[in-house]
Amino acid sequence: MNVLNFVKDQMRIRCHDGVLTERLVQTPAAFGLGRLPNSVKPDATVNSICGYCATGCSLKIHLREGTAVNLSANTGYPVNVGMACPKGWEALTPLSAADRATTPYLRNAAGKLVAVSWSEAMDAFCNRFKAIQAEHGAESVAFLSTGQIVAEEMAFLGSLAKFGMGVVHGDGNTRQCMATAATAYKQSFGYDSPPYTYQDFEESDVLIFVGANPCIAHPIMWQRVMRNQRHPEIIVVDPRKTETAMAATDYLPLQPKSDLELFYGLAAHIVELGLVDRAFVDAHTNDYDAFAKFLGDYSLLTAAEATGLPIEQLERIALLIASGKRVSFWWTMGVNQSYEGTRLAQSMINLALMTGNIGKPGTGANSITGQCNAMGSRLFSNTTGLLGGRNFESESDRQQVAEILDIPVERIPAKQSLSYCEIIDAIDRGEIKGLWLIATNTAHSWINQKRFRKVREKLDFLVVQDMYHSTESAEIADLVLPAAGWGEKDGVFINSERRIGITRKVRKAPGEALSDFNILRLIAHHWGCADLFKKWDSPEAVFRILTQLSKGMPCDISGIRGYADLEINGGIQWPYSEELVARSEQSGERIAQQRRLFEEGQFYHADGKAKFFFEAPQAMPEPANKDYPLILLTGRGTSSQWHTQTRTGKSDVLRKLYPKNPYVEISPVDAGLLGIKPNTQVRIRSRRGEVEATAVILSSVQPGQLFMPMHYKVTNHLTADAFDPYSKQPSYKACAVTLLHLKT
Ligand SMILES: Nc1nc2c(c(=O)[nH]1)N[C@H]1C(S)=C(S)[C@@H](COP(=O)(O)OP(=O)(O)OC[C@H]3O[C@@H](n4cnc5c(=O)[nH]c(N)nc54)[C@H](O)[C@@H]3O)O[C@H]1N2
Ligand SMILES: Nc1nc2c(c(=O)[nH]1)N[C@H]1C(S)=C(S)[C@@H](COP(=O)(O)OP(=O)(O)OC[C@H]3O[C@@H](n4cnc5c(=O)[nH]c(N)nc54)[C@H](O)[C@@H]3O)O[C@H]1N2
Ligand code: SF4
Ligand SMILES: [Mo]
Repeated sequence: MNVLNFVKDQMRIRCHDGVLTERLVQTPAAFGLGRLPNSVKPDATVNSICGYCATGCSLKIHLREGTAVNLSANTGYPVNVGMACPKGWEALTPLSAADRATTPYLRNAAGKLVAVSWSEAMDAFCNRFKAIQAEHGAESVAFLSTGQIVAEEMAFLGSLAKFGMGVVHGDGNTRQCMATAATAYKQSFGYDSPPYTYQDFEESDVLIFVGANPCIAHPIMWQRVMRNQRHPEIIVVDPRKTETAMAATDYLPLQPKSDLELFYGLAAHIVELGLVDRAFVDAHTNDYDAFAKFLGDYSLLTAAEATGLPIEQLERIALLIASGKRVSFWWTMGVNQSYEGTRLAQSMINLALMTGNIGKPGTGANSITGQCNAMGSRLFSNTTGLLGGRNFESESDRQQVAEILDIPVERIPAKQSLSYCEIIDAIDRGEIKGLWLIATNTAHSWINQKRFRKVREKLDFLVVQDMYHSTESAEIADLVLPAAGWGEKDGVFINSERRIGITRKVRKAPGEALSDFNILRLIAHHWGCADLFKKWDSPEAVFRILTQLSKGMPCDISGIRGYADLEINGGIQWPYSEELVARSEQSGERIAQQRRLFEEGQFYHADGKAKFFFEAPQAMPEPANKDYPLILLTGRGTSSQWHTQTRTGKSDVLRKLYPKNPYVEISPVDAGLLGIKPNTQVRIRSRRGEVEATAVILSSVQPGQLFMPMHYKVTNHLTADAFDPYSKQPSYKACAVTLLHLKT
């Protein structure tokens, strides 16, 4: 079958002459792209989960003549109860941007990206990758995926690449984001299992936010905190006095990367005071005694010295944690993006365990996820873990997956994938020659861009599959595959509290752009492995396969029978097994809409117990020195900017809400010493590069530190590629820099 006929066939479109003509290409409706799900009426309102952050707000999308014209926040959804942030309100706008990729582009002999047909694109994709594999081995082609496409597409991508194309190495941008939390949970609890439900924001007495700025990064979660009627203590641990810190009842402006010393000092003090919940520890954990012994080297004094915080403040916090009230820990990138992030996350897990603050309302050691489907990628992307939270190296896990998918077990690699940074290293060594990026903008977001740009030169073929042809990654690609975006396809996202929600097609993708799902089907067909994926013929069919893959795993969602269940229930948190549903149907008792894990004190290790992990704090990889006297922190700038700005940069409304040009925040003390005036241009230099930005003088930044948002491409020209040894997550948050001459 020729490719275009295949597209027609897959899209079930009718065409008189059997060949997809130019005329039809110019009529996207003929591509099937204009079709909305059968259930959607032309003038209707459709509920759909937002495609930006992991809060997972439900938006009501209003359609006229079958296309989305406006949206409002869903008042009936348990996550956002009628609220949305600026990105959500403006979610439809980036779909109409002028730089949408509406056709594939292939780099020609003259080095220019030129528009080509899908047929030519598929030839190039398959011929080039197959040739690379033939010459350098199957492992010489890799992919980097995302936390921002629907779970059905993630699973399809990981399965097509690994089971269909013989690819062994594939990782996701979630490595930059959630790998630390996932590793910490796996080690401590026996499975990657954030335990909380958002109701915990409202039911906690003491909320401790560590390296998290929810006012900016998760504004609707923060609204849930604001609904808390228990007059909670809100403690913020961040070197920078963020918007969240300003709203706290107590703020701990610690020195960057001194968090581990802080939490060990607090834990040591709680032990010393005899305030450990021994009953909980003895019944539900292992290795506490070794941890208590380790804590012998720590105290409030060591914590005060390392963090620069007053001992009285630390004493108060230690007492609050041990007080027996409902205490919850919430962390995000200030923890995960660290060279010792895994142990740091576990230092909070340890505190929750030793004070029995887990499995009860308003408690928990809670990692907040970042992207709309970060949790989906952790379970179903088939990248560094086998589908459903399994292990590639386990023969029985491979056997199970082969049986469920009805594929030969030999198709499943028996080897663990390299992680993102190891894939980059393997390209550098000349072992990986072909790379496929899907819904991630590596050429902006990856750490140390100077190195990445050099490494890219060693690739023989780079494919970028994106909504826009103008991203930093698309610009340096050999082949660009035009993808439909959020709102242009169906599927599910899993939010931060493990809630599976449905996102809907409410617009047609422009031109010849196809959903990632259909791009994958096209590739499977052209590669010659479509037979393996016969049953994967619609997002909902794949969703049902995912429910089968989850069966018997901690993330069991075998009780969800289809998309309709998700719609009716206001999303569904995992676990949701067939057994749970059967019990509820028998008893007539509804399954609660807010469910947390570990209520019975049973964890996922074989003996049902959680485990204490600890390790002595390490020195910062790149401390300040005479030549580079300042520590550069990076992170989110405003609630209106999303990552590399490919989407939020397209909205006039959002653009009014943040500075156009890169800026650096500097303390009034350093600005005074260096003679820097507000809003003047400065140069910032690290060992990797030198960039220009506007100086913004703010007392929220401590002397000796700078802050730059990640949304401007200059930022990662400065960052240093250090990684956590367990999670391999990049330590984006701190590197040494100097400020250079001012332009007049
Ligand atoms: N508006 C908006 N919202 C977003 C995103 C976005 O791009 N824009 N991205 C989403 C994604 S994918 C993610 S992962 C989340 C990220 O959400 P957050 O992690 O909340 O955001 P960041 O600003 O990256 O980092 C949080 C804080 O860590 C602090 N920090 C730096 N170093 C340290 C340290 O050593 N110790 C401590 N305790 N803190 C430190 C920084 O000063 C910063 O304030 O946001 C999600 N939401
Ligand atoms: N210095 C510094 N760097 C950081 C961070 C930091 O705090 N500091 N944070 C890190 C973190 S936590 C994260 S999560 C990463 C994010 O880094 P990236 O994932 O690289 O950032 P995005 O801009 O979200 O890139 C997503 C890309 O997918 C495209 N896209 C959107 N929807 C679709 C779709 O449905 N299909 C396809 N095919 N494409 C689509 C978008 O146009 C965009 O180009 O950045 C990391 N980088
Ligand atoms: S908080 Fe997150 S999920 Fe909610 S509207 Fe904003 S970006 Fe979307
Ligand atoms: Mo992230």
